[in-house]
Amino acid sequence: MSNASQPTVFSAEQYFRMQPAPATLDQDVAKVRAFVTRQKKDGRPVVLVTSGGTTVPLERNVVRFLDNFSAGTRGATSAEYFLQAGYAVIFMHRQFSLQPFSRHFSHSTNPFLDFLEIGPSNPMSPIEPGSSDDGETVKVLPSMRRELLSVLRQYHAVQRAGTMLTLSFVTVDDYLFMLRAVAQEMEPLGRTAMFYLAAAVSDFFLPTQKMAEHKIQSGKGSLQIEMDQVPKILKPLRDDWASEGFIVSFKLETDPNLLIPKARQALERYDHKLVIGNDLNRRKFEVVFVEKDPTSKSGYQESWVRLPEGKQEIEEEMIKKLVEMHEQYMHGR
Ligand code: PAZ
Repeated sequence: MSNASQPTVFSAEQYFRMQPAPATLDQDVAKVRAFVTRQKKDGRPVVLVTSGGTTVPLERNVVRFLDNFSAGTRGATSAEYFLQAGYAVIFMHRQFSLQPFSRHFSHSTNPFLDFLEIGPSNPMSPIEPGSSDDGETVKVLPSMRRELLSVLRQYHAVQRAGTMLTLSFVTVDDYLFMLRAVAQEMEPLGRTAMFYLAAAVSDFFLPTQKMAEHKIQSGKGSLQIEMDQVPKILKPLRDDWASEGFIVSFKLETDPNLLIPKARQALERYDHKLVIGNDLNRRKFEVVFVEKDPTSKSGYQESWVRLPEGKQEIEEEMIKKLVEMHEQYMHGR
């Protein structure tokens, strides 16, 4: 692929006119509409949690793609704490990234096969579910039962209450079309809607018309790709799609000195509620909440949230603080 053309900065409208919408968007929108209507009737606040990284395909018949770092830990963990706090959650995640509840038994850190064992089935119960013909059944190791039971109880309670809707995306196009559609469906929720945008979204994309149709061949030696900038989506989210929603974005940096300046810059540009800054290597131990504050000399207020001793997940502290902030916002303070 050559770099013959200049990179272009597209507006959000141009982007949505130019790029293909995901094939299942209408079905997803119908699910979101029904979910939002139900939660509104029940008087529950609703949070959209985005989670995981987006891909940028390099070919139309995609073999290769650029990916964004993110396992989906922040999003999946936060979703659980929002549910505990009484929120309904639209969990919009990268396909195959971590999900609430099942994340506790992730295939890489805690593979579920490792805590199952084969044992004899109960002879008094000939039709015991899960038993095989030769009198064996699957059992959970005693050491794991407490943890599994606790997670399973929470998972079943959420399923019974119908307070979580899961949607998945893969590419940056999927993500942006879905974000716009979900936000528009959440508009009637007004101030009771929160947007918690923890997904790691590509800043660059390759417009469909510039994409090779078939697998890029290696014959020419090196590969040069020039990508265009993904339009800044926080602005239309804040101005047009969800004007009353409580919008929280994330800023990930690897240079800690950039964290606060970049978070402030985002607030200046998009004028949303809050930016949560996190450093790649410290993100599980500390994050910084950056807000506008006209009463302070700098015009901003920063507060660090740190993982307390003896606790496992910083998201517990983050969501506690966010729920308080959102409550104040819902009550017009
Ligand atoms: O998913 P994860 O727990 O591995 O990482 C979370 C995160 C660092 C992607 C998230 O906290 C974040 O900062 N998201 C926004 C990234 C960005 O600046 O685009």
